[in-house]
Amino acid sequence: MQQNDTVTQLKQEFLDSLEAHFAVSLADATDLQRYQALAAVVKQKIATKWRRTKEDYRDTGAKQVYYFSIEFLPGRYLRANLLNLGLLADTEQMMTELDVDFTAVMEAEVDQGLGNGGLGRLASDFMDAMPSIALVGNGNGIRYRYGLFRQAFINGYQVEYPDDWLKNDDVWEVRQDDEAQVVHYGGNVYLQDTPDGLRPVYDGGLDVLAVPYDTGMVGADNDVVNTLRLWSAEVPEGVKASVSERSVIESISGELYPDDSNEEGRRLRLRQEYFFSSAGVQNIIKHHLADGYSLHALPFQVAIHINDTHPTVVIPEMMRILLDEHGLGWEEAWGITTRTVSYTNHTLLAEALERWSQDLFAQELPRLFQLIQEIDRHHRVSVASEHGEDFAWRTSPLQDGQVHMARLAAIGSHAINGVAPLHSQLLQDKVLHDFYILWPAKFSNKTNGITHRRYMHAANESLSALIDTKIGRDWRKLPKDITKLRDFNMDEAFLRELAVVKRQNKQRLADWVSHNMGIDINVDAIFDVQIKRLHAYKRQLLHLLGILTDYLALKHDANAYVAPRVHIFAAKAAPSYHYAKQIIKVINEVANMVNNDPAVNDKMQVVFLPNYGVSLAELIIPAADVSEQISTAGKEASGTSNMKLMANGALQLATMDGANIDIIHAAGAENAYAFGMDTDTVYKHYEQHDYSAWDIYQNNPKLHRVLDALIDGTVPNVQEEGQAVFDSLIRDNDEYFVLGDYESYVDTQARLGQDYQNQQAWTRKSLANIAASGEFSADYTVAAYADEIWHVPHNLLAQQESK
Ligand code: NBX
Repeated sequence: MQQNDTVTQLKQEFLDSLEAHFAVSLADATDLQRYQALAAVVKQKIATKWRRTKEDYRDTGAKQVYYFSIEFLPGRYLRANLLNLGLLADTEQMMTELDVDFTAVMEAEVDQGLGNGGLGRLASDFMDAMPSIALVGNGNGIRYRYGLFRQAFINGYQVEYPDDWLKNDDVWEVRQDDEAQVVHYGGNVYLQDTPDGLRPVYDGGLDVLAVPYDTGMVGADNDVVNTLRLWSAEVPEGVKASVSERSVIESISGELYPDDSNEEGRRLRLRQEYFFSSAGVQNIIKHHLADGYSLHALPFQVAIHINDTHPTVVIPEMMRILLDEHGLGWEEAWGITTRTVSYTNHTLLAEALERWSQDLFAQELPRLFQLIQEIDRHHRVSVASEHGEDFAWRTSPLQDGQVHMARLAAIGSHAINGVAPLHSQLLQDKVLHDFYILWPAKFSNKTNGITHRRYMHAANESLSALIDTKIGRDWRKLPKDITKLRDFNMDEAFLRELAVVKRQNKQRLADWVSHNMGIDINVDAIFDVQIKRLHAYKRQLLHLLGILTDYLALKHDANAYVAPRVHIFAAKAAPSYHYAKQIIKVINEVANMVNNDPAVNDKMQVVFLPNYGVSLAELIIPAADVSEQISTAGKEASGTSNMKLMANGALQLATMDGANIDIIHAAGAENAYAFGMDTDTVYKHYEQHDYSAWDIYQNNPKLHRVLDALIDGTVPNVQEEGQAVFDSLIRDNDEYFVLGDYESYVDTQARLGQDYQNQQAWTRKSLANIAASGEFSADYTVAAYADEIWHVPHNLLAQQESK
């Protein structure tokens, strides 16, 4: 075999790097040292492209997109960077030649977990898609010292440990001291008459230095490397701070709030929101002016996108800079601001819509509060004449002593979008209906997408390679090309190969479970997967009731028909979300009971994998047969694990919610298992108050028995938690209609179990899902934002046409 030059060179660079950084030979190096040495080599390869990209953006005066997000959830970078650089296969070969366990090396990288769930991971998928379609886009966020907590189970209970992700330093980031910005909090503000008009005078308060750390976002198979800029809070140079002052300042980027769908309304959180918003906007305007542009050119040079409402303070912050620092008039400043900013909403849950107490807001950000009062006044005046006082009041940012962030975002931006068709429709019809009346043209849908590079090419190399053998490699650049796979759905040899790949991936996961949890799971069984944050509306409970149903059926009759399943859960619960933690305990105890009962073991097992995160997802998703997407219809904005799982050949067991609808439509209804109430039915129940969990409990003996199992000792060790679950379903009338969808769920599960017995037919359905997954690539999503909201170029279409 001809010696591959790239491999030879990589090997030399890797060994040199090991010696240069650690003064060790390969044989003596630890996995961590090997990882860091290899990452340093990769970083060097990124650096040249990164510098050139930055110079190119500056020289061409390209319009820049800034994606402001309080969370980014990149996971590990090494494998994804190697893939995008086109060096993954060569690196694998090098490691084989060196007899190094490459997986162990990659696993030495700590996941960067600076996000909770879907919202943060979406931001990171976009960071991968943007450079890959040659879009000039950067991320702007917070460099939390501690990311999302590390989860462990003790006695079935979730316990949280700090995520000290920086303990070995972060190889990828570059600190940029000369780009630091001062962010000001608190104190008093007076308006003073000056020859230039009213100007604020600040008295007291706190100055915080925002220091950026930049990481290169590597485009796939091109020379583009964009920037993710995360800000860290420090004491400004020359300021004498006491120990306690220092800790107040550093706490601003100290840790990520571990709450995903519930507004905390805490002071520190507001400080965090202002911190990266202000630092980001100041920095953008500074560069804009330094490059010689006028402030009026800002909307033509810059698009600022706010990922949910957490960065909404960019709107009053831009007004502050334009008015106070540059002396613009209100109308011109407002025009510039609104034409620059656009907003994505990610939630329909009322309790997740951000609101701040006006008192707290005014204490922390007094000048911004004044400006919001002014925005509020302008808004009322402009809408009251046509729509009446009541309407003006309902849509005002300031109401009932609170600052309503979604209203401020809707008023202060030129575009508002939801993340799946149903979600966008519900925003228009319900949650933001008044704003839709005011400005219908602002509204649009941008269905979420995923990066197939990380979730297929890297996480499921054998599937990707198998696909290549059938349709070539175009689909890797143009994901919709994967529909060509449909031509092979009668190719029995191919279906068998697909099944073999799935089985290997299941075995890989089974090995992990065996090694880490000491449970040997049956790889011939259906891997039935539910992986996402633990939340009542996502209804892990419905899945659990299904498990108990099978369990009781088997205990009653050992020959009862139950298709063998391994139920796989992974989920973190917000530490303050008591009920979610109780559900975790119950699932863990049911798992214990089932896994230790030889009478049912050949038919069912339940595993709850601890510490769900990006890397664990990459291991679970390729192994899944069934993807449980079972939220109450009308509650899940989109979902994105649904897309990752379909792309890896899992069949959806799903309610008609969020993007499930679109996935089922794309794959074909016959290739998915839809069940349950639709949104209209759900809304009708809420409006008519005609849902009775008690009646369902009384009238369904099977369900009755299952629910009783939670409180009569059948499930051991859950006295308190079983009762809590029971009470929430029965006494509190089951807010998320778990019982209402129960019958439909278990029937559908039974049908699915039957279907699985025909392996070939099943694999054909799996193929249909893989072949339909292309449209859910984030490349298309980001291209749609670029075309319709940001108005910046990209080369996705060019790639499509030139093929
Ligand atoms: O955003 C999620 C939605 O629940 C998903 O349906 C959707 O697919 C995803 C991406 O659009 N929302 C989400 O993850 N929210 C948060 O993580 C969150 C974090 C902090 C916070 C509120 C929500 N204060």
